[in-house]
Amino acid sequence: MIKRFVFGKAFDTEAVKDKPEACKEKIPYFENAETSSFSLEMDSSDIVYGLGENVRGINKRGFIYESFCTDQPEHNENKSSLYAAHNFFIVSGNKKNFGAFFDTPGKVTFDIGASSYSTLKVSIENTGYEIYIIENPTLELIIKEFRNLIGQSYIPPRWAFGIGQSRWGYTCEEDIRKIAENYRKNKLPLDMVYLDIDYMEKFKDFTVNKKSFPDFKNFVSDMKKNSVRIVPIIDAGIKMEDGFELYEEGKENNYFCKDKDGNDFIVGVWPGKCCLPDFLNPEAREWFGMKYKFLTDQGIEGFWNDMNEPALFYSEKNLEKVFDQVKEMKKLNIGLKESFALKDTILNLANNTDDYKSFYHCKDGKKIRHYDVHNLYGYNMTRAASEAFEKISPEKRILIFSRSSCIGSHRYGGIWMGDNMSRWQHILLNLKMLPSLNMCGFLYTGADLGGFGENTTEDLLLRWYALGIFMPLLRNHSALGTREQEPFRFKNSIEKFRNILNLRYRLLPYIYSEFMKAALQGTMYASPLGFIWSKDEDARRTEDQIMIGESIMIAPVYEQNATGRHIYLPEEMKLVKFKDSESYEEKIIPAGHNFVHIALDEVAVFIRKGHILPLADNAESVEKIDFENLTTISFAEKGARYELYTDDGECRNPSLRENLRSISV
Ligand code: MIG
Repeated sequence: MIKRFVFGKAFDTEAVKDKPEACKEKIPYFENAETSSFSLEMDSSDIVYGLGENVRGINKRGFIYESFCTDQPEHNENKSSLYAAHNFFIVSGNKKNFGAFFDTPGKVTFDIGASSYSTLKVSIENTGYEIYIIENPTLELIIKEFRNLIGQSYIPPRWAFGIGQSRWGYTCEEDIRKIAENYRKNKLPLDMVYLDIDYMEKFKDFTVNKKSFPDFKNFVSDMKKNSVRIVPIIDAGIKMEDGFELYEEGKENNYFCKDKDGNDFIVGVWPGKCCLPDFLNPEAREWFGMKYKFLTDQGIEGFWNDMNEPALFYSEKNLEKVFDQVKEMKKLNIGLKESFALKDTILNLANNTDDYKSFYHCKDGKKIRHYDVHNLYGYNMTRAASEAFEKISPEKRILIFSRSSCIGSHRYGGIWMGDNMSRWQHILLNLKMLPSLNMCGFLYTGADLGGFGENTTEDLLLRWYALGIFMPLLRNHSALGTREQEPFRFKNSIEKFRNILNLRYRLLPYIYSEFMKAALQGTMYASPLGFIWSKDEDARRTEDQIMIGESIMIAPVYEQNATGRHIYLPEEMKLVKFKDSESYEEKIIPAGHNFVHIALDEVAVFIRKGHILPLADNAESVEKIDFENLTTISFAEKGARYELYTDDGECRNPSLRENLRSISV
């Protein structure tokens, strides 16, 4: 059951389209002693699930999280906010079992037992907001009801479940052709190569650098003949440049965010001075969205949206202040205090709160301060693209995913987990993020495999893939200047990489089926064990194993040089170790605590009793997968049935019922 509580006059985030009648009674569970602050006492059995894209555990207890979308390249344990605002959590314990969604576009702080271990306190900065409380006997039903409330999750085309290769630093056609060639030559499957900012002309959106891509359309079509899609990046900031059509149009029509005096607000991002499209204005949204047509007309079928928190390197206004301050400092004898002050001034230039407070959106003729609706920016950039795609491509789904997001944007696109680093602990971080994101409606998601920042190693990449092949969005991506980390760079291990990447395509009928069922039914694609074994205390407290769909549990190795790991089984399961495409090892493992050996070149999955894992043959791309002739591995002495989902992989309104096919053993 869902109850909606309205406080003050809220800015409509449009996270919920069909709002239930507001409740007049007092909000349950929470004490609302101070204005815009809600607290509740947790008992020791309570687990707090949710909050989507954040650091730390599946159980969010013991830290203060903040919803304020931030360009945060350090995904460390001390970071309260990443790129998203996912204000939904579930409190689940012996005495309570409910979900809470705080629907507000501004900053929210979730103190989940940090200040006091037993107190959960939510503080909302805006004075108008809405809260939804969802009560149901099971976690699965809470999720279903919440997801039904916020609407169906985005579904990408099926080819987007293939493997993607990306790197900030591929600059020209030749670079990309070589990447694809190397994949094919080494018999590594591949479906996408990404273009980062380097493909544009001076980092200008909706341009292609003619020198490095002399015949872009032809290049895109050539690549597609080889079953490789090109997926370009689009940034939020638009370069201020006289004569640049996009800029001129935006300026002319008042499509940019304004300062307090009504002038276009100027910020620094990649291209230097930029203006920010006002994505809250429906006309500006439509205008920006239709610009993607420049690329779809050249055969592009997928995009990623970046820097849309929005990330600001500086504002023109603040930069001036810094120059003045520096000039003043020239007169001083700079000691400890002054040198720290100088450093702080420069560091505070980027993503500065004052800047977010000094520009405005315009909606229905009203001026809205950006800071108060900050978390809607990336959301509405994704929406701009997605709504335009329905017009540009009414029949076929287009791939779109974003860096910044907010509940609501899960209907319009996927997200990637942002700038992680080549660190072992980030495998685990990304594993934990996956189910938390699913709870909030984000299903098409994945991490930069191998790590974005810093230098990867062969073993780290292999172990990361062993998790990544289960993520809907599977992409190897790295930053400019870091070690090259395409699998074929590791000459001595190509076969190991080939086996693991092939396994993704063999699993794809299962992964696609489970994804589609989750999207169309509002359920979890990746679940914490506690969602299924909610009475089993060890299962509830397991933070490093998850269920992928109904049939399998995964438990990736995330420690360097480990030969295996501890695994908890809530019930007897069948361990299947995949090494190469011809053979696998299987073994029944008893319920309880076990140590399982998993070598660097193996992927282990655990099949649940009474379940089936369907498998396809190897294929070099998604298009070449034979979805008709599947083999199965099952753990079903008494027989079992699996509902396989197949469709044409591109239709816009897929129907669950019409596309299910039973497999029995
Ligand atoms: O400030 O476009 O998260 O994936 O490679 C960095 C360059 C801007 C951040 C994205 C990353 C991308 C990078 N971008």
